[in-house]
Amino acid sequence: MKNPEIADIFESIADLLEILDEQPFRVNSYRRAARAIGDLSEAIEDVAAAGRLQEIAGIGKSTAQKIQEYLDAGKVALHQELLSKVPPKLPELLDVPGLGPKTAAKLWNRAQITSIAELEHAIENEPERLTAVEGMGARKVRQIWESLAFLKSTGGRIRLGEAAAIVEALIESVRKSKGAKRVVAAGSYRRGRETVGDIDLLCQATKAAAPGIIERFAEAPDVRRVAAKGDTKGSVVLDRDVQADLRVVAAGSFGAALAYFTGSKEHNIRVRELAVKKGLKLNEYGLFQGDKQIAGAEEGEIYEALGLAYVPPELREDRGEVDAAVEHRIPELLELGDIRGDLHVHSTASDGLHTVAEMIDACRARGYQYVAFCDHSKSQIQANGLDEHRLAEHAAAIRKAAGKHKDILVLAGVEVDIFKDGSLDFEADVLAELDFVTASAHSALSTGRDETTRRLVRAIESPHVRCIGHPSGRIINSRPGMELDIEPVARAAAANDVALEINAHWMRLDLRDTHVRAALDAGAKILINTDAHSIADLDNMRYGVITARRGWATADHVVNTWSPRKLRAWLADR
Ligand code: DGT
Ligand code: CA
Ligand code: CA
Ligand code: ZN
Repeated sequence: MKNPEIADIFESIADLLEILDEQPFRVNSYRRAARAIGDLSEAIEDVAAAGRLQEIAGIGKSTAQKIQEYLDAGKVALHQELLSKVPPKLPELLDVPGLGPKTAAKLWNRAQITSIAELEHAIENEPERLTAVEGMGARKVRQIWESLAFLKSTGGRIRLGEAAAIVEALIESVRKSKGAKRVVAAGSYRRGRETVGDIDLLCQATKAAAPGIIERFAEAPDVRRVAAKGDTKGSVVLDRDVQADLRVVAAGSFGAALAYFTGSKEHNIRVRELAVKKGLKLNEYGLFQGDKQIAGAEEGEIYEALGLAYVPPELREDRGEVDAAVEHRIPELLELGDIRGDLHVHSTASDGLHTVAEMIDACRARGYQYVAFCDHSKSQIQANGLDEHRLAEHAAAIRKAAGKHKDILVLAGVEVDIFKDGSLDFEADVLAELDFVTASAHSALSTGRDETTRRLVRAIESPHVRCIGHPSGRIINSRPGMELDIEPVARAAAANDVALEINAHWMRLDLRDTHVRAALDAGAKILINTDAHSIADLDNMRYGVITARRGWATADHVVNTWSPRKLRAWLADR
């Protein structure tokens, strides 16, 4: 599937056009195309082969031609031409979180900075070269410096949704090998961590079949090089330097190996200590009493033999789950199937790719019983936010569309911006007209802890707000967002009966797992929403659910597991 690489090229074309100060509409058309391709669930090469490129919302004649050009020639002439117009290392400046094309252009044109190394050197040794540039105060320079540090700290870990695409393709390819029985992912991926260092796969097969399976793994599509290859173990390096390990394990040890390689290491150590206390030995081959194996084919039988409740992978972080398992008080965690709707989706009214009608159909197709449209408010100019007049028209259009469906409750909502001081982008009387109000911060995200708390608490206490969207505003591996003091925010949410969102997009996962747990401890409710800007985005729900599970959430904690009747009663009760 060439979707990610083509999306990257279009994103890069948009960046380069912007650096070269080209027309905004050209820039935007490439950004739109990049997003459309990134969101596509089919392989773009298949869509091209079927001659359907221009049927994709966001792809026009010229972008369709460039997609074809890439599929034919492996590059796009416009992209090459634009690259030749800027210094070779200039684009890497855009990897610095918060440093966009406009700033990159300024750094280049006004301060002759053309690479990250030059930028670092200048900040350390001659900051006045930067502060002399118009619009580059000491504050901005300090922010860039902090971002550079943040960039180094991501340490090459990829985000859960990026790992998922790789894991699924690898599993599918290993499954086709002769003699492969169960093929599953272990490691941090299985635990649902927000970022993944390397990918750990396990395959159940006989010893005789193992070498052939490893051989085939080494030749999987997208493998760039083979780092190691043995009879039962292989390591490969994929694009973006992601490493994946495959281990082939016999049936009798599969559960023990799965438990061992799922980790976390800290969880494993705690469980092994319990085994030792019982006079048993636990390793990746099984649970042993002397030389006799007493469990190991299935993960569950190991926990059982140790007298423990089963611990779902998402809880295996040594955050109290082993004690809870000893006392048989592991909660019954929320599952994806419990989710009955999505209360934060966008439409073409602001910056979504699909219309209200298309999004409703997509939600119905997913079996949802309700959906809330929360398009952006007016201060989000770059996201085509709605002013009071357009909002009223939009709400009327949503209600008209809602009238056509008896089997799905369609809510007219808004995602109203929270300003720096905690006030909102719309007056209370405007919000009062809507069925549902989510409030989110999108700008001024580098406020300190106390200011952030005051800001969010004020938004929580405003009339009509029922949810705080992506509470910290972080973008994983890209921008840290607001420093969140979760306890006071969660207490205010609980007191005002406002839900805190887990934004299910794998770039956000905000609230994060530890914040979810703190929020639940404070008695706050959770909403898991995708913030979908396209139909494909709706499928990110699973990452939100996994994050909720990592926060020990049960279905009762999560508003969008409720029946439409209960949801309606909750909405009416403010
Ligand atoms: P990652 O890859 O950094 O996102 O995190 P993990 O948890 O996937 O860690 P990784 O890939 O180094 O190892 C996979 C699992 O193997 C890990 O979660 C637990 C297990 N493991 C690795 N090394 C050790 C060890 O020294 N002792 C124990 N008990 N388990 C280990
Ligand atoms: Ca790993
Ligand atoms: Ca590993
Ligand atoms: Zn949104």
